[in-house]
Amino acid sequence: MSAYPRYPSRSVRSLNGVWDFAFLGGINAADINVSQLEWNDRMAVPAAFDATPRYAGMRGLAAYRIVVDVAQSRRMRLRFDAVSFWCRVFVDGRPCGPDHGCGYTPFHRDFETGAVEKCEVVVLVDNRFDPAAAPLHEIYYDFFQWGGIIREVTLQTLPRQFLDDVQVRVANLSSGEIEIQCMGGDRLDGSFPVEIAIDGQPAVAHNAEFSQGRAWIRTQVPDAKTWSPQSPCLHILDARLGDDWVRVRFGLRTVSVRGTEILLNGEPLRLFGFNRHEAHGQTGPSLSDDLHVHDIHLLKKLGCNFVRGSHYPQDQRFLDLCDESGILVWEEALGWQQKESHFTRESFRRAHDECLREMVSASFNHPSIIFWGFLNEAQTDAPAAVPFLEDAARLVRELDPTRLLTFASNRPHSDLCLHAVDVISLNLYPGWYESEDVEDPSDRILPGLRETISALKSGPFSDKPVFLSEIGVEALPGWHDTMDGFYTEEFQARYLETVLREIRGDPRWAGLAIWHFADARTYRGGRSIRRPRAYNNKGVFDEYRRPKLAASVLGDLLRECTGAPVP
Ligand code: ADA
Repeated sequence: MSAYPRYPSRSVRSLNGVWDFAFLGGINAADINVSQLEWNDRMAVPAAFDATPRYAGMRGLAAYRIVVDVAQSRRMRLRFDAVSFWCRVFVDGRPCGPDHGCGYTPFHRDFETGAVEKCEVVVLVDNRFDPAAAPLHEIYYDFFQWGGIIREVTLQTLPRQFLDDVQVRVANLSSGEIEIQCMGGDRLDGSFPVEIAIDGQPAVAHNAEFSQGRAWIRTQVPDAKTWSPQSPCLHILDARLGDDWVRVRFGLRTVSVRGTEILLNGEPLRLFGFNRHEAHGQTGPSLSDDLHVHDIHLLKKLGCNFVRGSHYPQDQRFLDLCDESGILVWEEALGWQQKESHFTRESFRRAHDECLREMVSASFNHPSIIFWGFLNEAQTDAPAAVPFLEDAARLVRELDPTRLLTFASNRPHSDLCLHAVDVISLNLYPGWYESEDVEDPSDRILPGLRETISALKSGPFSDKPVFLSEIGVEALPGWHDTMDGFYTEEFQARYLETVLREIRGDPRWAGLAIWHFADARTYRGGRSIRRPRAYNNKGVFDEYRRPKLAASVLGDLLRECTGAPVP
C-alpha cells in the first residue's frame, strides 16, 4: 500500500489478493452481462494477466470479480492505483462511474450501500489498442503495454463529510511557511472548521472558506527541515474536517531555474541518473514492494540523484521511496512519439488532459518530483503541436505552479515547442542510430553532443537549462566479443563512460538520464525485428536486474558527478 495519503478515521481495506477471473477475448464490453459470466479462473491483483503463462501476450476483454464486506447505508470508495488499458467498474451488476482509459493513473469510483453487508465488484478490463477507448495507448510504443489490474486496489468507507485531497505547497522555504489546499468531497462550499496538526504537534483549528470545493490554509511548520537529496527530511500533516482525518507526507523544498541552471532550494544542481521503465522480467508492470526497494538500492549504489519515470505516471510506492531516499524524479504523462494527427484529435486531448490531472493529483505531495513531463519525442516540429503543447503546459502549471515543466524532444533543431517549457530536454543517440555508414560509431559520440549543445548555446534558448534526457546503446546481457562492437557489454560501458565524462565536463548540460536503467520488454511480432529478444536492451541491468559491465564501471563516475558517498 502506498505510504500516503492515509485516512486514519476511515475504514481502508486493501483488496489485493486473488480475484475471480475470466478471459473473454474478442468480445466487446457492451455485449457483456456481468451477472451471467462464468468465472472459470483466478487472477492475482495487482498483476498483469498477460504476464502470466496462461494468458501470455493475449489481448482482449477480461473480467475480474470480488465480493467485499461493506458498511450498511454508507458511501464506499473503490480506489484503483492503475488498471490497464481500459476498464469499466460494476457494483452489484450496475456500472459504477465512467469508463477509465489510461492504464497508469489512479482513479476512484464511489457507491452507496443500502441495507446490505456485502457487494459484488466486477471490473471489465481491456488491453486491446483502441483509440476511442484508450487514446493514450498505441501499439507502436517501444515498450510492452500489459493488461490487467496492475496496481493495488483499496476500499474505503467514507464519512458523511470528507476531504478528497490535501496538497501542501511551500510558501516560504526559509521560514517553513506552507500553503495547504484542502479539496472537500462533493465540492464543499461554505465555511467549515479544519484542524491542522504537523508532526504530531497540537492541532490548530482554522476556519476554512471552501469555494467550489477548495479552501486554502496558511500555517508554519514547527521545527521545519528542508528536503534535499543529501537530507530527505519529510514532515507529516494531519487535516481533520468533521469526522474525516487525512494524513499526508510532504517535504519542504523548492525547484526553479536561473538562466541555464536548475536550482534546488535556491542552490545550483545538476542531475545524473537513469530512465526507468516500471517493468520486470518476471512480473511485467506490477512490481512488488521488494522489487521497488531493490531498484532504489541499485540507483543509490550507482550514485544517482535522479530518475525519469519513462513514459507514464509512476507507482505511488516507488515515488514514496524516492521521497525517502532523496532521488529526484521526472514524472510524465503516458505518451511516446505522438504524431501530428494526435494533436487535432479531441479524444486524444481529453484523455491526455485527464492523464495529466490524475498524475498531478496523485503525486502532488512527493518532494522528489521536480519535473512534470509529457509527449515523449512527439512530433513537436509540426505546427499543430504548438497550441496542443501550450494548452497542456498551461493546464499543468494551473494544477501545479511549483514544479518545472519539460518534455523530451528528439528534434532540437526543428522543435517548435521549446518556448513552452522551463527546461529543454533532449533525447540524443550519437554513435548508435544513423551510424550504419561507419565501422566505429564511437567517433560520432562527442561531435554529436557538442554540435547540439553548441547550436543551443547560440540559439533562441541560450538562456534555458538543457538536459540530456536520454542517451544509450544496446548491450545483450552476457554478450562479449573480441571486436567489442554493437550489442556487447564492453561497447555499452565504453559508450556511457565517454558520454558521462563529456556531460560532467560541460556545465552547459544540466545533467543526463541514461537510457536506461534495466532492459524492458517491448514490441511483440513484426516490430520487434529491431529489438533483439523483443526487449529494449539498453539497460545497464537486464530485466531481472542482473548487472551488465556498464553497471559495474559507471558507479565511481556517477558519484563524482553527484557527490554521492561511496556506498
Ligand atoms: C527513444 C524513446 C525510448 C526508447 C529509445 C530507444 O528515445 O524515448 O523510449 O525507445 O528511444 O531505445 O531507441
